[in-house]
Amino acid sequence: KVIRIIGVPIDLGADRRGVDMGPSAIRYAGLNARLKGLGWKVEDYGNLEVPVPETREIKDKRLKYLEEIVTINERLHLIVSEAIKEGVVPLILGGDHSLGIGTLAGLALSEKSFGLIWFDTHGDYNSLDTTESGNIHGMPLAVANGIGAPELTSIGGVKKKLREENTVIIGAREMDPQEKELLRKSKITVFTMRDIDQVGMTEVVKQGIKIASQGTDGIHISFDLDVIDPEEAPGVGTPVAGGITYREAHLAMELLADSGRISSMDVVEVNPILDNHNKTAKLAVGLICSAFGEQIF
Ligand code: DIR
Ligand code: MN
Ligand code: MN
Ligand code: MN
Repeated sequence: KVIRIIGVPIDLGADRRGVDMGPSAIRYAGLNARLKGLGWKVEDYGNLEVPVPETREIKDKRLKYLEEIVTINERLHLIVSEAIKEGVVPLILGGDHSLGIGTLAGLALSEKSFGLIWFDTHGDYNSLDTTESGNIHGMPLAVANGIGAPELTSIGGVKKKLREENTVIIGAREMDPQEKELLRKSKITVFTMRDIDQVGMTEVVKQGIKIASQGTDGIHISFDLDVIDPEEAPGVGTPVAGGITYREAHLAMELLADSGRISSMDVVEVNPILDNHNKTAKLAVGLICSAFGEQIF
């Protein structure tokens, strides 16, 4: 029962500066001690070294900071695959969601197969042709599915890192028009906010677990804090109204914990600059703990 915490203080994949402080804010909110209290052995790997944007220049506006993001994800994917091979649970703290490229490449490199549940307001399914921002944090799910700049899709060797039929997005409410079309062509299951409103979080997560479990050895959770309503989680890079509630988010993590299938987790896009007294990082810690076994009673 070992969790290995890996901080990735990257904000090169997003326009909004501040998510580089996410790992620090989450640790400051008491993550390590609380996980230990749940009986986990916690190995904190510290943070990967990430260049400061001011020391770099944007070479291609459609793929901002490509080189730097490739370098970081090359390193991250080795660390993640090593953890899985050792039977340790990697917990990656962001940083913007471009780190999902490295995590998923690392999972693909380990000889196990994973289902994926992606909690996000966004599809993160932009390609070179569909991106309107050129921000790589809007691309990781597509990259993991083999779509995008070859420099990114080639990280970790195999091009396709995920199984579409075992991949689920939960909480979607904002996608770029062409991104939506691209995503519709895949076999990825998308549960939007409407689905959650209509059938409830319990049903959505139960279906999600079923889809992500079929024929896989475990489930990876990629949790973008912007999936939560900005009332509860104001400290995120790109807040969008109409998100899931504090309780729905906890319920989702508790149901996932009950499934016994969580094998790794990313927690991304916490932005302390826009936050209210570290509220969003504290919420992130609560959600991580729920995912790893904390119960109310
Ligand atoms: C937008 C925003 N779809 C983009 N994506 C965000 O830049 O590609 N993802 N914020 O978290
Ligand atoms: Mn995201
Ligand atoms: Mn998002
Ligand atoms: Mn984002």
